[in-house]
Amino acid sequence: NLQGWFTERSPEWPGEAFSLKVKNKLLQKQSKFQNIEIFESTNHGKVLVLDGAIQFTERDEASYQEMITFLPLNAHPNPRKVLVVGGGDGGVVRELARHPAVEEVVQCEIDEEVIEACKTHVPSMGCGFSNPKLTLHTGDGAKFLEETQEKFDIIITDASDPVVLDGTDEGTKDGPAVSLFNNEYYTKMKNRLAEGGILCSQGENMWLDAEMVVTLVRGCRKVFPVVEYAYTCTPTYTAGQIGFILCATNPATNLKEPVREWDQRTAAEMGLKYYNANVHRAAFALPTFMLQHID
Ligand code: AAT
Repeated sequence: NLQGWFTERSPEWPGEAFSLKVKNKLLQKQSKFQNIEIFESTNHGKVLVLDGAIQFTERDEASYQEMITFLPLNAHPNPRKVLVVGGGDGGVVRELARHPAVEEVVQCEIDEEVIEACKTHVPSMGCGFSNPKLTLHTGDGAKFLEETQEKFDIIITDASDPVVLDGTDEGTKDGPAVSLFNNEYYTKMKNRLAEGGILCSQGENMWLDAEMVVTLVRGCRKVFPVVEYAYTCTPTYTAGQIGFILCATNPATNLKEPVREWDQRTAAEMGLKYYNANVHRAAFALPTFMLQHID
């Protein structure tokens, strides 16, 4: 009996479902772009759900937020200026405030109602928006990249998944994030990267959609000289893990080897829970079936 539980189900992951026990519903509304839901769970803290898909739980969000942020930043010798696309919960901009090299952060999130909801209901994430280095825009990230004249050392795309509309594998993709999962978007990012620039994008899940991952990686290889796929373990994301696509403009960049390391005391002082140099290196070690797909 799953009454009193939230269940994540989607044609994108047929034949499986994931449930969390609800303690208290905090918000449910339809924005211009998507359905927004926040609840407090019994064991995983607060949870944000967009169009039925879990975006974070407070219990394990560090495994995603720290990795999508520190993998690209620590592969770059001097990541001063950073663009975040998406990330409306505030988690990535919160992480960026911890990094000593970052001087300026620009963010473009499509849905201001996600930002407001997280600021109001989840201060542990929404606190990110009080980062004094942040300039916040609302709008489609792909469009922002076409229009801005600025260049960035790092571009992080913390996007939700494109939503599959019908029950078939070939189902049409839709939802606000569709503009962020294609080769044109990667070319737009390349045009806005400064010399030596690096990007890192939410890269879907190798168990659920290896084909999509491989298609994106192959597309990136046409645009960038260095492309890698990494992943992290986030128990409350579908299938328990999530990937990242990292690309570098400089052929000499080794994304797999951090250019700076923090000892345990420094990491604790910085408030890090998940990321460290060995986790950075390990994130790029891919299982055999993925290597066979990707190479
Ligand atoms: N920090 C982890 C949470 C997310 S949220 C992803 C954000 O991307 C949402 O706030 C959504 O509104 C925003 N977004 C979607 N499309 C666009 C767009 N075109 N331009 C700008 N922002 C956009 C990521 C969770 C990953 C889930 C994995 N299953």
